[in-house]
Amino acid sequence: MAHEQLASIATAVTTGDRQAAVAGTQQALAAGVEPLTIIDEGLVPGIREAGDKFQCGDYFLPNLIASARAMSAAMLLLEPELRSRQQMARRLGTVVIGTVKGDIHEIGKSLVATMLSASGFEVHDLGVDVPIEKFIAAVREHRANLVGMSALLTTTMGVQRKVIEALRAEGLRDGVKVMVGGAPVGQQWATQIGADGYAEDAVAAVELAKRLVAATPA
Ligand code: HCB
Repeated sequence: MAHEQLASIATAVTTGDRQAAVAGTQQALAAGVEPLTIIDEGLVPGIREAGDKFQCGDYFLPNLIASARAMSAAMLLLEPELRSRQQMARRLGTVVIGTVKGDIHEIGKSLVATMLSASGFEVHDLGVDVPIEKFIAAVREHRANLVGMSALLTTTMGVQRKVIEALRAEGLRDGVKVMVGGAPVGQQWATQIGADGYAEDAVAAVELAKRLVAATPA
């Protein structure tokens, strides 16, 4: 039953059917399916399928936008559920997170931000298309322990390196850990640009953030 529900949520996202994505998500929650399962086994496969169709020319940009809207509408229902399940009293650290300049992909970055905040981090989400200087100013202003950067395009992943270089030039790099993510990014890239780590999804990002912040000098 849950499997069928998740499959129909995936189809709703792929076909850009916002109402069906929201209704399916509501029904799955009511049936006791965990929010993360709905994301990992319903919404994410659905949006990936849309991306694959776009890549091979079956879908055009408006289709991709409709799919993203359907996923975002379902995510609005899930965010409070994620928070209420993982509320922690202790503050683990302060994170500044954003999608780098030139890149407007928001869904994955926002999911990571929600999960970090639900896990006890103070999160400052700078949004999308974030200029390098804005990352630097936010690290300073919030005395962040960790910077999270998202890049979904091969043309924007290089900005992650530039932010790290700017942190170094501003004398901030020793006091802050850097975590990167996004579809074209991997551990090899993280090592190459001098980031402290790469996370492939939001659950891995929370684990990595905890490890990195625990290793930050006091
Ligand atoms: Co977009 N797009 N897109 N897109 N898009 C991709 C990324 C392609 C791979 C699709 C494809 O061709 N197969 C492709 C990039 C190719 C490339 O560079 N190699 C692409 C393209 C080309 C484009 C445009 C250039 C299309 C055009 O205009 N011709 C354009 C770029 C606009 C711009 O940014 N300047 C564009 C636009 C769009 C939208 C607006 C239609 C829409 C975004 C809407 C929004 O976010 N509000 C969109 C979408 C939805 C996608 C796909 C289909 C899904 C992305 C997504 O939301 N995934 C994507 C295909 C794909 O990724 N397979 C496609 C779901 C989330 C949950 O996963 O990987 O983002 P995630 O995040 C994970 C993970 O990476 C990690 O945790 C997250 C949660 O689990 N993570 C972090 C992410 N950030 C992290 C940061 C950390 O510190 C730690 C972990």
